[in-house]
Amino acid sequence: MKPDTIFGSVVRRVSKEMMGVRLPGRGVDKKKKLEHIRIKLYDKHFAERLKRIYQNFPNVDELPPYLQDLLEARIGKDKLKLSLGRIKGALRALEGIRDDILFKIRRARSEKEVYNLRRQYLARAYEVLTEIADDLRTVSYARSQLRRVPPINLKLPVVVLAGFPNAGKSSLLKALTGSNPKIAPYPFTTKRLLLGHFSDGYRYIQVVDTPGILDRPVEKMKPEEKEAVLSMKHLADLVIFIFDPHQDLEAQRHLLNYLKDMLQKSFLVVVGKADLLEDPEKLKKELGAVLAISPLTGEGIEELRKLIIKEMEGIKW
Ligand SMILES: Nc1nc2c(ncn2[C@@H]2O[C@H](COP(=O)(O)OP(=O)(O)O)[C@@H](O)[C@H]2O)c(=O)[nH]1
Ligand SMILES: [Mg+2]
Repeated sequence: MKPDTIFGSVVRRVSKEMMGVRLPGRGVDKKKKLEHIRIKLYDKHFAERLKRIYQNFPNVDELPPYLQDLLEARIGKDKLKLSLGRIKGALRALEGIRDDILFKIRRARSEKEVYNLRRQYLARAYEVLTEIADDLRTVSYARSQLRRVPPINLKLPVVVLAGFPNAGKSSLLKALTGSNPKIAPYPFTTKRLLLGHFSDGYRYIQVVDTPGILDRPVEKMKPEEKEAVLSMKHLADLVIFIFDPHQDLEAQRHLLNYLKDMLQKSFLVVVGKADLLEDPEKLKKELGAVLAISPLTGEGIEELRKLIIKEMEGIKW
């Protein structure tokens, strides 16, 4: 929210509320009482707006590591905390101004003096708000980043799919979890995640496809893409790497090793498109894969589900 917006809406709101205020008496004493009420109303509404901004913001250090990393990458946790602190500080500054002006109003001798004190209050309040303009922007940006977080339940297992483009990741997601993956924003990039889940009856496993993230030759990654890969450290409990038998195997091995290094997670390596292979077993051995599967025909998918569940037993249950 912009300072001008806060300021304008508070001023309008107070004008409206003051229209309903009727006081007996006349002259400077009545004016003093009226302006006393008005300043208190200004202060109340400024405080409400600012409190809403920082009190509604979650405690940065208590967020899940994944979200802390997101805030660190996008804004900087320290910068964010500083901004939250400054908004709080602005609230105290406004209280100080309120008390100073109310004190002066009590001692004022003319209606004009009282009127000028009101203007003084508004000018100083406006200044306080403009001083935290950047902080308001920072906090509202942070909030918008947190809102973009995909609906992944971090308490339940998360399996992430990796492998070259066209290896069959999206097909595998569908084969494992059914036909309609949910599309969610990937908070570290402009890219999107595909989410699905399956269950063995009583345990629930989330499967995530990350188009454009875990499918790239390392050398071609931009820094923010590396960051996106790293963010998988907090998200993934298990990575399934799927080899495409018809693409450069050496380059795929290279990507696999890179991801293993980077993520330090359990991996299940599979060979995909088994329906197109004469001797899937041979390639499976050659690549050190645990299964040869075909997301298209369904071959090996049930076995893969079982392996995933077995892997999870050591990790999350
Ligand atoms: N024959 C065959 N084709 C497959 C298999 N899995 C995926 N494909 C095809 O490979 C292409 C790329 O698959 P996709 O799932 O989009 O790969 P992604 O880029 O890794 O998500 C599509 O044309 C799929 O139909 C498979 O098991 N067998
Ligand atoms: Mg895909």
